[in-house]
Order: sequence, then C-alpha cells, then structure tokens
Amino acid sequence: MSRQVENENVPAAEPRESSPKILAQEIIERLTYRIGKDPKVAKPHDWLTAAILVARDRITDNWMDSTRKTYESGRKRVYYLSLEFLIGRLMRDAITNLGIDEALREALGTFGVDIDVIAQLEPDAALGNGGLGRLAACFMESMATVDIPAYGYGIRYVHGLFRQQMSDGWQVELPETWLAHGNPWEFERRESSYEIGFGGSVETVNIDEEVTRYLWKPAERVIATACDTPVVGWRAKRTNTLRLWTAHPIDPILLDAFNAGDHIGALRESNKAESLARVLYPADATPAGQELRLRQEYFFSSASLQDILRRHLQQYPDFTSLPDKVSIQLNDTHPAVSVAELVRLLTDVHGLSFDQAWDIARHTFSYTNHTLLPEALETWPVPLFERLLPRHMQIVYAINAKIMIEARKEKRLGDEAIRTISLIDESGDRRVRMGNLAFVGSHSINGVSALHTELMKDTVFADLHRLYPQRINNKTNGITPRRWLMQCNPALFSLIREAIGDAFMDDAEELKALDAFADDREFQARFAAIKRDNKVKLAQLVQNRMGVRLNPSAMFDIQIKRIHEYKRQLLNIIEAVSLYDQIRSHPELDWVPRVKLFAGKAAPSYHNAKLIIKLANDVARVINNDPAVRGLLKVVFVPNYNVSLAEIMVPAADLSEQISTAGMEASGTGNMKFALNGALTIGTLDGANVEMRDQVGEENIKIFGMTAEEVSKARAEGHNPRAIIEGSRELSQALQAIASGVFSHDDRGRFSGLVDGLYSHDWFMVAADFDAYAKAQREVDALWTDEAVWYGKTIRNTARMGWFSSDRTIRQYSKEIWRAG
Ligand code: B1N
Repeated sequence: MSRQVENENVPAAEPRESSPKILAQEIIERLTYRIGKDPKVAKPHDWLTAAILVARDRITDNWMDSTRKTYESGRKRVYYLSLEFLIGRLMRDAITNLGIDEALREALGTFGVDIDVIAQLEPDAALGNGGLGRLAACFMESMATVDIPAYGYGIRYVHGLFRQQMSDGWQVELPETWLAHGNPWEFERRESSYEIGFGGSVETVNIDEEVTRYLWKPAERVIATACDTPVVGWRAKRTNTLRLWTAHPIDPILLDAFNAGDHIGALRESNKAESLARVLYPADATPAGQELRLRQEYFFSSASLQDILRRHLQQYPDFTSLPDKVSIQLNDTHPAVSVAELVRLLTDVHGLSFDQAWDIARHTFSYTNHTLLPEALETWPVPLFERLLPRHMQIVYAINAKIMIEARKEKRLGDEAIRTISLIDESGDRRVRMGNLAFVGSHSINGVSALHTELMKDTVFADLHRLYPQRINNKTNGITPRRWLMQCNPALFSLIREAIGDAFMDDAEELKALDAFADDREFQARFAAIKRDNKVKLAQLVQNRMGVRLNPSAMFDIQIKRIHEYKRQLLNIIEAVSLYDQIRSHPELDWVPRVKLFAGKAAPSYHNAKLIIKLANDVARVINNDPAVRGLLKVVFVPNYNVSLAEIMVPAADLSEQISTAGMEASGTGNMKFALNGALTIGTLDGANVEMRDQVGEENIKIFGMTAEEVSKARAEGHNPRAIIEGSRELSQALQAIASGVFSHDDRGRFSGLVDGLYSHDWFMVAADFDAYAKAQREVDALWTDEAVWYGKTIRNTARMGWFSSDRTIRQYSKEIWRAG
C-alpha cells in the first residue's frame, strides 16, 4: 500500500535532552559542520542559524512523530488553503512552545551571545498583508496546539509584503528580501512536485454512448515544488506542516534558443514560471484583478489539491471516503478555484462521474468570508478565466446549471434571486463570481464575528442564504496567546503567573482569575510598572528610528493596522488636530498628556490611503514642533509596520483605537491583542468589538458612534455631512485648518480633496461620528486621571480576553465544521 507501512519497524527518535550544556554542545556542532564556521569567527547571523538548527532538530523529531500518529490513527486531516501566511519571526515562538527558551538563552550566554540580540536578526516573514494572513498564522499555531492534524498550503513568495519607507512623509515601497540569508526553517521537497497547466484547449472524448470524457491540453505548464516549514504547538503537543509552493519551469533553459545564441530568450520560460511565486500582491481587502493573481490562485490551488489527493490514495482505496478523511478550509475566495479544480481532478483524471465529484467536493470544502466590502468581492472576467482555465470554465457552467435548476425548480426563487445566485455576473461585462463559487461548493460558510456573520446573511449572500439556510455560521476570530502575551510581553506574563498560577497557560479562559486582582492597589502598581517599561522600550525605538522623544508618562494612544478609509485613521488625525487647537486655546485646562502613535501600510495604488499617511506625518511635524503644545500632545507615524513591530507596540499601548465605520470591519484581531495586553479600547460597535464589549463588560470599554444599522440607514436615506460639519465648531475648525494648508505650506491644496470628500458624501461617516468620538476621547482622559479606575479597567480587559484565544476558535471550527475531533 504505502511507503510508511514498509518502514514500520523504524523506531521513533528518542526525546532529546535539552539542558543548557547539551544545547551548547549542539550549537557548536551545528556551527561547525552545518554552517562551516569556527566559533571564534562566527558572526551574529551564524549564531542565529545555529540556534535555529538546534531548535529545528527537536521540532523535527516531534514532527515525524505527529505525522506517523496521524497516519496510524486514520484521523481526519484538515487543510487550510490560504494565499497569505503572515508568520513573522519564528524562533521565539518555536523555542517557547518547545519549552527550551530559558535553556537556550543560557547556552548561548556561555559563548557571550545574547539571544535577544540575535533573535532580532531573524527576518520577519511577511507573506501576508494584514489580519487575514496573520489569522492564518495564529490558526496554524493553534491547530498544532489543540492537536489537529493540519496542513497549511500557500505560496512561498520570494518577496513578501513591501518594506515601507518614508520620504518627506510619503510612503515609498521597497522590495522585501526576507530570503537574503537563506531560510533555516524550511525543507525543500523536490519529490513533492506537480505539474500545473494554463491555457490551451479541451478535447471531448466519447468513451461510449453514455460517458464523455474531457481532456484538457494546457498550452503552458509549470512545476510546483513543496517547501515545508514545521509549526510546533504549545508544549510541543504536536507539530504540523506549513507547505508553501515554489514555481519552476519544466525546461529551465530552452536549448534551441540558447544554441542559436538567444541567451536571454532561452530563459523566457524560466522567468515566466518563476514569476508565479515571486511577489505577494500588496492589496488588503481589495482584489488585485490582474491575470498573474488568478494564475497564482490556480497554481497553489491545483498543487495543493494534487498533493491532498495523492496523500489520500496512499492510505485509502478511493475517493468515496474523502469527505470523512479530509476537510479543506478556503481562506476567503482566493483559493475558490479549488472547487472547480477538485471536480476536474476527480472526473477527468480519476474517472469519477460529475455528480459523484460534485457531491464529494461539496462535502469536503468549507469557506470563510473575511469582508463584505463590495469592491473586495473577487470576480474574474469570463474571457480571461476561459482563456487561462478553459476546462474550469466548463465546470463552472456545469455547476451553475445544477444550482440554477435547483433554485428555480425546487426552491421556486424569482428572477432577481436567480441573477444574484448565479456564478456568472451578467450585469456588465460577464464575470465569474468567486464568492458564489466558494459558497455553492462548500457545506459551511462562516463569517469571522457575530455581527459580520449576520450582515453576510442580510447583504452579499442574502439569496444564497435563502437557498441554503443551514450553511452560514459564525466563527469569531481569535489570536494565539503564546505569541501575543507570553512572548511579546514576558513581564506581564510572569506577573500573571505569580498572581493566578499556571492554569491560564493551557486554557486562556483561566485568565478570569485575574479579575480578583483588578482593584488590588499593589497589583495595579506592578501592572502599571510593566506597562511603563513596555512604553519606555517603544519610546527608545521611536527615538532611535525617528529621533522623536516621547514621554512614557503620557497616555500611549495607538492605531496600528493597514491604512484604509473604512478603518478611519483620518478620524483619529482630525481629532488630533482638534485637540491641538484646544490645547493652544485653553492652556489653563488640565490636558492629559497623550502620544498618538500610528503605523500601517497603504496599498501602493490606493491614493487616499497614501494621502492619509502624508497627512499624519504633516500634522505630526507641526504639532511636535509647536512650543505652545508644551509636550502635551505628540503624533508619530512609525514606518514599516510588521508583526515584529506589533510585538513591541501592542504591549506598550494604554489606549487601543478600533474605530472603523460600523458594519465595515469584519472582525479585527488587533483589537484583541491590545486588550489582552492591558489596553483600554476606544471603538465602534463593529466586528469583534461587539463581542469584546460582551466579554469585558460595557464599563470596561469605550464604545462610541453610529451602529451598523444607523450607517446603512444614513446611506440609504442620504445624510447631509455639510450640515453636520457646520454644526460642529471643533470639526469645522479642524477641517478648515487641514484644507487651507496649515499643515502643508509647501502645497496648500494637498489635502483639499480629502476634506471635500467629507463635505460631499462622507461615505465612511467620519464627520458623522466626529463629535461622538471627540467626546469619548475626553471621557477616556477623565478615566486616565484616576489610576485606580484606569488600571481596574485595563486589568479586567486582560482577565476577560481569554475567550479570544485562537485555540477556542479552532476548537469551534473542528467541532462544528471539520468534525476532526
Ligand atoms: O480579515 C481579518 C479580519 O479581522 C479583518 O476585519 C478583515 O478586514 C480581514 C483581499 C483581504 N478581509 N479581507 C481581507 C486580504 C487580502 C486580499 O487580497 C482581502 N482581509 C480581511 C481576519 O478575519
């Protein structure tokens, strides 16, 4: 049957000892024989690689053990298909989960090497844009932690998300070269390679009167090769695989062209193939829309499915058992073409009938929707889809026919419903709707917060929900408490352990026990001291990188996330301008000193988002240099936000800004990270903020502004932003200052377009929510002035965030969607 069975007699590796002494010996051994360096001349990077290799060998033992057990137990495997995995650095995560962090620190110390210094040399793997990619990374860690046999599948981009530099306050994008020093975590698997086709034509072969087969003859073919990274769970319970695909040409060099002297032309195929895995599309919550993106989507979907089917056949006789043994989770619509690809593989390659294949597909796939933004719903022009994937186009039509007939005949839906359910959008140029394809091809469709899930039922998927009322369900997002508390905030972690013991380390909901300490003045003082230390650390970083001095006694008010109009960084900046006005006009009042920190990247083609970054920088320059402010307000935009920077900023926040226009942020996950680390949230009733309020209690969160319902009503009935602005003295003054060039002497009209947008339509309700937001901010100031009240609230936030552990989210997926128990 399979290779594994033949090797049954190979014993499992003995667990390795991990004393500092053994680790030190191993480090020297790796340095010498794997890196080829004499310890005397080893550079910090060499020590890092050696340390990673030592950790990796321990993980590898565990990994093989996990793989073997899955095979032997016949348990169901879960496959998480995602175009993004925003994993960040891996070393600290791996060594804490292995439980060798302290021993490794000591081992390196014997050579005079500081683990904290070399840890910072590890590149931050940014194979994702934002929340969706980071969620995939948290899920990978939690699936290993709760002992689910899981594989992540994605693309091994040579260039992850661009590096952001500031040039005169404008964002400039530079390529990210995370692989420059190699990647000691990964294992290339040449033997796991698959052919992926594009273009060409489809031949029809009539086997007999009843059976017709279709033979796709692709015009282009490339090879996908696997690259594996082990993902170790908490306490090394199990280790799973993150399998990322690289692209290679079938013929690296076209010999005919080469011999004819066309040396560049000889590499054409090679360049074309490798372009597939070259770069991550930098758009968050908006589809890229280019042909290369569709090629990437198909490339990784096909490679992953071929791999999944091969693994299944190694263990089971045929595919009737696929839905029992395999769950495939589609992370948004980016892998949705998988639905058609699985049907193709099962019918054209493995000889099943269309009906059998369709039935298997629907019971195997499930789909997570991450956004309702209409512009973010992925669709592809029919001519492009047909040219690139002619066989899949036929399958999409075949699926569509089935669904349309069911909707019309059995469910008696009308013309309008039929139009919105169709896999083909006929309203303009014809397009394939990937959301609808993912929906009809899945047995479960989930949203990522309670509110978002309800809105899915009412808006984008209303008619599909009517057709399949059982399918939509909610799985509120979560974050891994290992990275987002234990590792990023070791001092707070120790304090909590000391107070309530270790139970919360294995069950984050045990953090609740901390509630008992919320009003304990001594505990508050220690909690506050840790927060202050974290702020000092961030202040040092800001001083070093930007030369701006921050006062660690001021309130650190932080908004970090992708720059997007719906996330309303603009609202925050306008409020800063207004506060600046008031501080100058009323020097006699007791202003609470604040530092407003921003960080985040804008999609390179998103004009207004880039303008908002420039505005933040322009406003910062003026405010930070005005002596009349007397240091009461500072504004800082920290460049190049990434996971590693988040690990420093999150523990340093007093106030967390989660202020999206209600109804637009599907969940948010940064909101959870801040609250877990003892920040108060100022936020709208949007995404997971709603459930955070339920968990922490409404007295421990500052909610303001319009509800999702009010927003949609205002949009439908038309609202009058000009009247709103004119009715608010603070807002109109701030807007006037921005529009008239107070912050942009070199180009006075720079921001007039941005401000005009608020007067004319204010789609994101910035003006509409301004007064409520400013009022909420002053209430936050009042809370800040009473330390006992402030820390009582923030400690309760930490205590009550346990439910937002991604372990809880993954257990729900496992029980209710995957049935992978
Ligand atoms: O997914 C996160 C949520 O917490 C956020 O609220 C949500 O905005 C985010 C196309 C996306 N939705 N859609 C994307 C990313 C890249 C891309 O090319 C869409 N990201 C989200 C996790 O659920």
